[in-house]
Amino acid sequence: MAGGNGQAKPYTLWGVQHSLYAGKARAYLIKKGVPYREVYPSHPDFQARIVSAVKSLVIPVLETPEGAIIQDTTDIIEHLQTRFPEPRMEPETPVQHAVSLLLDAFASEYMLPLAMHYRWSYRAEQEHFLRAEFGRAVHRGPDRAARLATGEQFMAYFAGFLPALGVTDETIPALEASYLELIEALDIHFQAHPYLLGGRPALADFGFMAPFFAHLGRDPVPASLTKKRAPNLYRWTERMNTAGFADGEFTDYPESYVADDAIPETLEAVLKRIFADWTPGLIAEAVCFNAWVQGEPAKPAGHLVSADGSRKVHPTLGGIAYPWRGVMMQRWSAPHVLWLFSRAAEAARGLEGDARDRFAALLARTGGTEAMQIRLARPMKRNDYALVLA
Ligand SMILES: N[C@@H](CCC(=O)N[C@@H](CS)C(=O)NCC(=O)O)C(=O)O
Repeated sequence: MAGGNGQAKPYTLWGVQHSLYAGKARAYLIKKGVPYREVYPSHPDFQARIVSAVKSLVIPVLETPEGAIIQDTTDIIEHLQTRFPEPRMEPETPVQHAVSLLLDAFASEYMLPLAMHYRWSYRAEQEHFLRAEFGRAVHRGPDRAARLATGEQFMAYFAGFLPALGVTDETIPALEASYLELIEALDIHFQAHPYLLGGRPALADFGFMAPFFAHLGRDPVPASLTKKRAPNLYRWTERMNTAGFADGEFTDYPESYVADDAIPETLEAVLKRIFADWTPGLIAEAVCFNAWVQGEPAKPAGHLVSADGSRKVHPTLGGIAYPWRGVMMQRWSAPHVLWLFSRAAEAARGLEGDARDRFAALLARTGGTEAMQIRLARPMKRNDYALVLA
């Protein structure tokens, strides 16, 4: 659609810099080269038009030049992928595609407690920054004191998520140890490769931008840790927010995925860490979901995936508990992870011939066989801005 000046009307990304999921959508828009403008939810249109359309107070939301309103980063990316097929930003080769979807699910959902931990457990050390950020999300205008005060109520809401995410005094040492191991493996990878699967970003990279940009790469406490321990990972967050694929550091690296559908050795080391830490919780999620689906009353297609029937940005089916890295992890289930995981599992189950063998061998080497055997009793999908049974 053309605007009054003859220029194409841009997309609007309703988001903020300190939002986990906005970081994923924004990087996608930048790398695709899609003309867009970002608007903070402090703009009066957000309450007036966007919240009522989406039926929740949630960001990011993408508004298309034609007026369509899209929420959930997966739906946003799917829309942009279809609308702008080039440049392609997902491998067409089967094993890399399955791995990319898997990494997207891991980073977009599993990493949320870690990102929230480093933001809120260290709140006192970064209070002023967080107040400014949450304040600017909702308050327009130059009154500094008023804006800092406005951020407070939202901070209390988000900080209150920690126990539900399994972040407690008992689990924090194990969570932090797991984080350091993961970023060490990623740091080694990003010294050898500009993106997770080679010379161009994939869905995996956009999934990783969710936790690693706004929280772990930008909040003062975790950004400092990430920079000190994993500077190549930090540098990748900068690369992901820069237009184009080329990077001055990797001038001889082809702007394509690694040849022959191969998975880089350094990414195998990352996958080992991922499967080791993710599998227990993923199995517990699937057991909880399957029990809920198969329990009474029977649930028709379109039924909200939500224990109490309410519509939530992060729906839950109740509490889960499982041993994890020497502690008992107790948290609320988060079925959204299963929706994303099942996309990867479906791609993996569709592999044939040589690709199937190569993927099975990769799983055997990286400890992923058990996780990839998870089966859900019913598929899920997004409908009317919510997660429902298909
Ligand atoms: N699955 C959604 C999650 C979006 C999301 O959690 N957004 C956060 C900000 S980063 C939010 O608005 N949360 C509001 C809430 O949890 O009530 C997506 O991928 O877009």
